[in-house]
Amino acid sequence: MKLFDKLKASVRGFFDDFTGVNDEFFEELEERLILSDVGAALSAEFVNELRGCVKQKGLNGSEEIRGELKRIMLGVFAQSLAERGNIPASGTPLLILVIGVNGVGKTTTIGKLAARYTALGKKVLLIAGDTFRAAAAEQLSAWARRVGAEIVRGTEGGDPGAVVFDGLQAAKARRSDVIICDTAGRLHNKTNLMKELEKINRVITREMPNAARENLLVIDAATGQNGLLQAREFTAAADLTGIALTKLDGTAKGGIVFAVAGELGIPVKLAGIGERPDDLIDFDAEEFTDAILSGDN
Ligand SMILES: Nc1nc2c(ncn2[C@@H]2O[C@H](COP(=O)(O)OP(=O)(O)OP(=O)(O)O)[C@@H](O)[C@H]2O)c(=O)[nH]1
Ligand SMILES: [Mg+2]
Repeated sequence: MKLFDKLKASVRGFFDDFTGVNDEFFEELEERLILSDVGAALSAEFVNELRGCVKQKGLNGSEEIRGELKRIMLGVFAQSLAERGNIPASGTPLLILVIGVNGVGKTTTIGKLAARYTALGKKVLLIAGDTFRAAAAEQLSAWARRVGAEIVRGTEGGDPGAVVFDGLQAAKARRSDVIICDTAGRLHNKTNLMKELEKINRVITREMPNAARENLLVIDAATGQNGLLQAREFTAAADLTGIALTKLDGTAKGGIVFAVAGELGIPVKLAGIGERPDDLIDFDAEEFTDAILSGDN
């Protein structure tokens, strides 16, 4: 099974029914892209550019046109990837702050990342910065036990900033290589949540000014255009350096990746493809775009 086999992008199969280049072809393509969650504006942009290229280069075969579309779609990733690369394998120390709305897969992604770094022989410390939800610290503790990471947790309903502070002192004392900080996806209201995240971000910057930083936004691939709104909001709270796109093994359409990478220039770095510790892969834009456009479905 290929990695993105379960993507339910409706562009799939489209090129198999190719009968020729005409207005209907482009209109249908635009519609399919929108149905794949690419977003109306970006879908129109892609198709307009494709129209121009097809005309200019005199393309008329379905494979040529699909290749051209792939090139155009991949363009949204180019700048962000060149600028910021993949998630670092190490740092001095490496500090990963994980944020995102509730239920998107933050804690699970942290567990998978911890598994990845412990397998590399790194000393990993998890900080349970989600003090809002009752079972949150317990869920993170279970991951810590499972993958052989350490954990610092506070009391339920306590101040997340204080837990993060304690966690960072522990990380310094224990000389942790990788520190991964979990956060709540929901508080009493959104303003509180963003303020809390800003505070956590400030505590980290103050206490560990020399750490290699990764501020990772987790987005559920099935959220559709809402994922773009979330990314905009969280960008204001913390300078995002990357996105982890989760649940790509489900019934996700996944097109939101293009909108987020294209509009906000935030690189997609990781893809969640299941619930097990090794179900986290480095995001490969080319493979992903191929999966969106492939006809074998
Ligand atoms: N199939 C699949 N399920 C996932 C993936 N990532 C997370 N999940 C599941 O999604 C659900 C929510 O995951 P959590 O990690 O608890 O999400 P969260 O963002 O920490 O949620 P809150 O703490 O409530 O904000 C769990 O049942 C996970 O097992 C993935 O890549 N694929
Ligand atoms: Mg969680």
